[in-house]
Amino acid sequence: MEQEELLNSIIYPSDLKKLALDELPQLSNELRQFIIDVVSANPGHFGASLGVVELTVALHYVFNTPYDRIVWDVGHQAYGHKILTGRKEQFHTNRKFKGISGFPNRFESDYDSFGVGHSSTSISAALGMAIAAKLKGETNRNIVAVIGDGSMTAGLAFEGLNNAGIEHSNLLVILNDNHMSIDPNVGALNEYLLDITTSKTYNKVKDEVWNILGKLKKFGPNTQALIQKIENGVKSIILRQSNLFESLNFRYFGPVDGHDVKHLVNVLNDLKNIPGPKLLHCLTVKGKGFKLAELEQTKWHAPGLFDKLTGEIFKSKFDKKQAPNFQDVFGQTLVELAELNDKIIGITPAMPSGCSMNVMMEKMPNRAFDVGIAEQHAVTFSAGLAADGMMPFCNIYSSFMQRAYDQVIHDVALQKLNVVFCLDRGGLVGADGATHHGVFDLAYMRCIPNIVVSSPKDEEDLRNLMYTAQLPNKGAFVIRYPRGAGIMPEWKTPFKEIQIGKGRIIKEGTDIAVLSIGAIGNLMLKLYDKIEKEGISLAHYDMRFVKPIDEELLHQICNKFSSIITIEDGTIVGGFGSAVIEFINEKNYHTKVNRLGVPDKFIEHGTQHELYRECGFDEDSIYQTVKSIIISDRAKNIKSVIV
Ligand SMILES: Cc1ncc(C[n+]2csc(CCOP(=O)(O)OP(=O)(O)O)c2C)c(N)n1
Repeated sequence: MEQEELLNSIIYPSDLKKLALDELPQLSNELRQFIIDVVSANPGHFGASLGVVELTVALHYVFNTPYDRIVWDVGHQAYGHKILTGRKEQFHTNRKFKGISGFPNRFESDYDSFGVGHSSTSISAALGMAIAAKLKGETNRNIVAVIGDGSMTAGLAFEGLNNAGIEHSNLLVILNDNHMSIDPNVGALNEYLLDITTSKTYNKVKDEVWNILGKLKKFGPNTQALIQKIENGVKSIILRQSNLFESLNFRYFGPVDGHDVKHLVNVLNDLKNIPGPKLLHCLTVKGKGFKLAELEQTKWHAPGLFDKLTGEIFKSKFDKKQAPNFQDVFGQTLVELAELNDKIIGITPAMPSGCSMNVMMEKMPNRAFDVGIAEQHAVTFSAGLAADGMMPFCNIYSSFMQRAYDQVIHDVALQKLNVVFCLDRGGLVGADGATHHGVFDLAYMRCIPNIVVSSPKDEEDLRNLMYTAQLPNKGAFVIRYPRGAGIMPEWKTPFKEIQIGKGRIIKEGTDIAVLSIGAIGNLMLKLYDKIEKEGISLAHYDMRFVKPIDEELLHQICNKFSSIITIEDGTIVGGFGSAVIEFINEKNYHTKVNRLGVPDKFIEHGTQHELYRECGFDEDSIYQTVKSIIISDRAKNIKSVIV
């Protein structure tokens, strides 16, 4: 059979339904190969989509999408779904600027029933859809949530299960259990899932259930009664007492082999006829079908460009840079500090290798915790540690911190607890797009009382802010830094305390001042000469703190300059530039402020540089802004002299 012969016949799921059941294994192989071919040349998430190829084929074969709803959790595993739902030809543009999104997106396709990127939303969203269907009388609409075992660790997933268990709506939750999050999955739930997968008694009962279910079709209208029988018989003996999902009123089915596509089709067809909330426990292997990805699942979660034949992963631009990534500096520095201060504890909600908490987890396993995909818990857990005298460093990606906002306010700031929040991936992150940009943090943090909000310009600054934050009684302390590398190849500088609320001048000048916050300010370094060559004397200040903002420095700046530019890689609404404007207004200065930053809209995916340009703060845009302000200021001055 020719390569992709079956896949090429499919544009939409209606084409897939024309295939015979026996052809589905071949189609699955072709789909898998297609994902490997494209993702090796245009990087994205990898292992997760390979793991659900058969499940994806079976779901679209059995269900009537988009009328029936498939709600993918996180959505990083939905590449097969995109390819089978009209986007095969665009798939090579995945995650590229103006290309298709790396996650399901309601604006992209009717088949993407719910927009995702952050985890653990699928059960709640699917329940909402199931209730909507019920209220509208659409009794034949099937709603399916597909959630990974990692995503199932979040509180939100359990809130959904808890609610669904009493709603009697037709909801099917498919638990895609590969025992992996990005890193190996953690927690008691993970152990429980392993237990029920391997328990002999459990599997015997399961087989009996399936034997009976296999006969369901024959019974037709008596299906309900038969199910009742199963429930009263088998289930009450063992399932209900020992199965977590059954005790939440879900009918539990499985575990099934998630790579046996024909069996999956049969199972899903059976489950379609069973009313009420159901959970199908599906066992899969992350990276299935690409040996190296199966062996090193964390590395192949999102490997970047690679050679699909040899498996060699090519180095990204970031790796080739001289300076280290901020997250590596964080990881190494935390261990250094923890060696000096035995109260320091590290906390990450499921991102140990992403944020480099794994360095401390390896060196000091008793003092560093991966708490699962549980940002809210991570923050309140940190608050508890701080309440009893420990010094937690809670590292959360900026956009995921949005989940834990109340915990920051209610559990930490209000109680003046000493918790350091290291916000990784602040700013525009690039190809992950709108769901992942860390652009709201400065704005949403700076309105909270009792909190320090800082952002290091470079590696040395990050180290010194971390050092400063763990000194006694500094309260809640945010240190926000971007994805990728800084500018200092020699970054292991000795620790120095930084005065809280103090910025610094980086370059003197007289015509115009640029005030920046964080590493985005490094864009200016390449512009100094170019701007000076235009005869413009430019000053540059790194403000370092958004809260408390350096008022003394701002007084000096406002007394000296009639125009200033603020630069931030966060939302200009309520962010750093807004803080400067508030100061100017309160102190009655007349300095004109031109704010560069992320405008009041969601920014899609692309390279960081493309997105900076779109937002108007790439190097060229900054240069043009400086020039045009100076030209118009000078024109005004000439006019006023003439008048
Ligand atoms: C709220 C939130 N926190 C963290 C992440 C980062 N993240 C993306 S995928 C993933 C692992 C998900 O594991 P699982 O649901 O088991 O899916 P798998 O990748 O194993 O298929 C994590 C932690 C996220 N997307 N959303």
